[in-house]
Amino acid sequence: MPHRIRVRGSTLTLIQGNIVEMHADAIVNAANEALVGGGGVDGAIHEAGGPRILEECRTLGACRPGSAVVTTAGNLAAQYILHAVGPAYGYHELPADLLRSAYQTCLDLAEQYQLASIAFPSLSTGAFGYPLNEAATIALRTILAHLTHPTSLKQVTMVLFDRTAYQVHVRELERLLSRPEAEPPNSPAG
Ligand code: AR6
Repeated sequence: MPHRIRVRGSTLTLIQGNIVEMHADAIVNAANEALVGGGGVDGAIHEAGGPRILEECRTLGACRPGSAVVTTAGNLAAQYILHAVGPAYGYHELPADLLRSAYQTCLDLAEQYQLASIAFPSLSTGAFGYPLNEAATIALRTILAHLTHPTSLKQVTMVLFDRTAYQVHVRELERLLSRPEAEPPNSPAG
């Protein structure tokens, strides 16, 4: 059962599932710096989306951690893939800043392209080893803070692959909403 909340004019949905099955204007890929494909979300997106996506990635070259680049979506039911590179935990310095920045870059690209819907996986929590609870806090805080400002996004979905990841995100979202005094780190002061 999806977990849904309204944030101003937008809906934030948490759902357990496979991101390649999502219908959204943009699907976010958990990519690597070299944009060469890999396992996990990256493998699933390239397998289901077809070779066009990797061909476009090759023309883009690389993407630094904490950022994201755009390609079309091949055979997937989306207009765009946003290839976001999260930090490799224990390898990159300031992993929390890089993870927040990876989500924020995708949200900023969504505004730039005037997208109405976007689907995120839980960046960095697979092969890149980011602890799930901490990653969930950063992802949800960044999305919630973004949705408190004017946005083209009507629907933001976080697609969690397994039951545990889904439950952690539901619990973390409820915790953040019950503590409105806890300002997200990227919200304006005052
Ligand atoms: N749909 C939704 N979530 C998924 C799916 C899927 N199909 N498959 C895995 N997950 P990961 P990372 C979850 O490893 O940690 C790749 O090789 C998974 O359970 O995909 O950012 C890239 O090429 C986990 O919670 O991404 C990079 O080299 C989360 O998605 C590197 O791994 C992210 O797991 C990126 O590592």
